[in-house]
Amino acid sequence: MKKKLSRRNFLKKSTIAITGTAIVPSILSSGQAWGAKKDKPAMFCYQCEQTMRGKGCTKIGVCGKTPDVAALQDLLIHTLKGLSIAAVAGRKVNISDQKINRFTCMALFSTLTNVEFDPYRFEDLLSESVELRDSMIARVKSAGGSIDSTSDALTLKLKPSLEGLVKQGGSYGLMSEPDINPDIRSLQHLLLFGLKGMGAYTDHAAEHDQEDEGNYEFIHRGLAAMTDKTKDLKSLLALVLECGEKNLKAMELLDAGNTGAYGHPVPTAVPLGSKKGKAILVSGHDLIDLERVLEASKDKGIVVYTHGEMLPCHGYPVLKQRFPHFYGHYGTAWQNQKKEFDKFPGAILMTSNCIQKPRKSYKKNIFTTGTVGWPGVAHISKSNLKPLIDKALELPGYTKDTENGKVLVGFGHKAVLSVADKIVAGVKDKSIRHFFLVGGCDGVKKSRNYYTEFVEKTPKDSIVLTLACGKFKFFTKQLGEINGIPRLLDVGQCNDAHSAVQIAVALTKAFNTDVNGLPLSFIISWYEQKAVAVLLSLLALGIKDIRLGPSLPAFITPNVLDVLVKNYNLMPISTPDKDLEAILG
Ligand code: FSO
Ligand code: SF4
Repeated sequence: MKKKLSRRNFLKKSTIAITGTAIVPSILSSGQAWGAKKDKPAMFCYQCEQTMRGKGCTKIGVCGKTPDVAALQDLLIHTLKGLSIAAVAGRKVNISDQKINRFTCMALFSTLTNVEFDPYRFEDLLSESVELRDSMIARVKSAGGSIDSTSDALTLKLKPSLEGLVKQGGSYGLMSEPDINPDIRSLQHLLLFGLKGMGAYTDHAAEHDQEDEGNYEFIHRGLAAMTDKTKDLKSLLALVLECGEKNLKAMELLDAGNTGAYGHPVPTAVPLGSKKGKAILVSGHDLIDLERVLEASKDKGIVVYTHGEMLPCHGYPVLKQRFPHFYGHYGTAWQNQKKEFDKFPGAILMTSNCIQKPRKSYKKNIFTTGTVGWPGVAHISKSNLKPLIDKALELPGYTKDTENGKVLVGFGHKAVLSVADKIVAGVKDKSIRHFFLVGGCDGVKKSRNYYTEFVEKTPKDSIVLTLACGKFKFFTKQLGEINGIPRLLDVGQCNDAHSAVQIAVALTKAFNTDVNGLPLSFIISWYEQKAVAVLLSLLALGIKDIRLGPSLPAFITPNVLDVLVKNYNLMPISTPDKDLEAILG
């Protein structure tokens, strides 16, 4: 597709871009766009846990994704498969292109649940995807290589308008091959969603220049494999498990990036109240963006608060030492942001998922950066946060100090293993009976209260490790201590599943057993595709008896589930009482 000056490209020239509806009241100006038209391609998405009726979103996403954006995302995934086929061929003639590697991950990330809702953004990503594909094809040919695929992902030409792209995307939906074996499709989708999650972590790690050619090679091989009709159940299952294994490396790289830049997390009490002064709230997962905000806001009378998955950032000692105005935490998990942002008296930055449709009351106060976007919300460059700072200075901020208690964070693997001797002694003298990893995502469904109740009911001689936004179901609970060790240990964000694995590995050495021989149970809550990648990582490590909830993924067929049950004894959560009884006997 010929490069043109799309509206988003044009806006990128300034530091602030009002995306979607704010400037152009176009045919894409509402959730109705094409949605009401007869010739509109059918939407189908079932990639996250809150999918409509546990089956699939078909008219509009429960998350707010419009049919247009769904079609554009489907088309983007299809072009990424073409780009991946070309990248696989490139590696055979010793060409691996960093721009293509990074682009693939960033583009995958943009299709995750609650990340990018702006159709114009996908227009740009589509153009770039096809340009990169064609340039790689040309390089492979001039290096004497060949590409042995007949997939139309390799030759597809993009329609010249956004409306045309949406219609084109209708041919590449998740269910666009009706005759495919449902179990093959299920494994393809499990692989795709795992790759999306891995792509997101890889994108975050790449910001720290933490990259691994083997991981990029796998992402391209995995995406290309979805166009290969010769792939059977066995080879797809192998790719699914390889995705889990490679995702561990992706999380390890991100951990190395974060701890290399900001030090290993240390136990830190985080205030949940407020401090008098202008205020900025940072949400999402990107620590570098948080550092940028802290740098840009220092010495301006602005106090910086974290929201959602940013809470564990208070444990990173370098951030705390360098920025005295990095104060506390505000709010809970992503699904409560509308009412929480509504009451925040300052400017808000979303650095990644999970954004929700903003209320009018704070739409002018919220900004997006990087991969995340919402039509009508100002999208700012990572390198120029002035609009955010100006907005914070313009808004009232907090007029007084308030106390609201504190929560403890900072129990990454270094911190937990620094008390490994106490933990081992506690297990040996039976003052610690069991460890529970209660981690994963939060969400809207009432059935997620299982996790609150589960943690409340864990016996006093057990320790609860937690990570990701699911912790907001119980993060303020006072569970007490065992031998001076808090019973509730916040390991970090979802990607810090890597840290939890390090803790488990160290315990296996101390007790001379494998991970399934430890007094450790995994009680996982999933929501979006990063959680899928983390789950695959746990399976790739051979971890058995994982309890998964609040519901099982809609994209797993009974036969695929059967394989996971037989090999890993993966099981759904039941009730806290029954599950605790089954675990503890
Ligand atoms: Fe939560 Fe959202 Fe971190 Fe996810 S904020 S749900 S698994 O994006 O990534 O835990
Ligand atoms: Fe539905 Fe989830 Fe897809 Fe959004 S991401 S359209 S809620 S399945």
